[in-house]
Amino acid sequence: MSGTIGILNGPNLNLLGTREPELYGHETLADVEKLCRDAAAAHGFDVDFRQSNHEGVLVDAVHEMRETVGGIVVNAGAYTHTSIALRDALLTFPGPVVEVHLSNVFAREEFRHHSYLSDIAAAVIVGCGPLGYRFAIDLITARWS
Ligand code: CA2
Repeated sequence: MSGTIGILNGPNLNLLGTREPELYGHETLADVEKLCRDAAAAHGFDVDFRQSNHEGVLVDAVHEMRETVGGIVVNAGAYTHTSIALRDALLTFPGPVVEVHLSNVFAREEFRHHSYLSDIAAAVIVGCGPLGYRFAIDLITARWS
């Protein structure tokens, strides 16, 4: 497997740590990126860490990652619940995709219970906060490298 893991973050996750700490905690997206870099480095991997508020940019990132990374960790934010385009893009990715959510989406509004990504993901991790990203990286490196 490629020595790089792609980490994709969807809309509003750039605001992490600045609002709604009761839901998303106090850590910023920069903190999450560092956690991911450290977790991947512990297994000898690099990360390609991205965030976008735009659906098409995330689709383009998946296309690019088809050539450059061995696995993808995706927190698509609200696009999780709406985006067939992102689902279709991830279906073209040949490696494992692990879906992560900081919050326990199943303990929240009904519209967050459906994901367009869960049934095409190798694993889904919810409600673990930023640690979920580490668990996803550990899983990808343990099971597929
Ligand atoms: O729990 C998650 O990780 C979510 O993907 C977060 C999304 C939400 O739409 C999903 O249902 C579950 C929202 C991300 C918004 O992030 C913010 C962070 C801080 C302040 C405001 C928004």
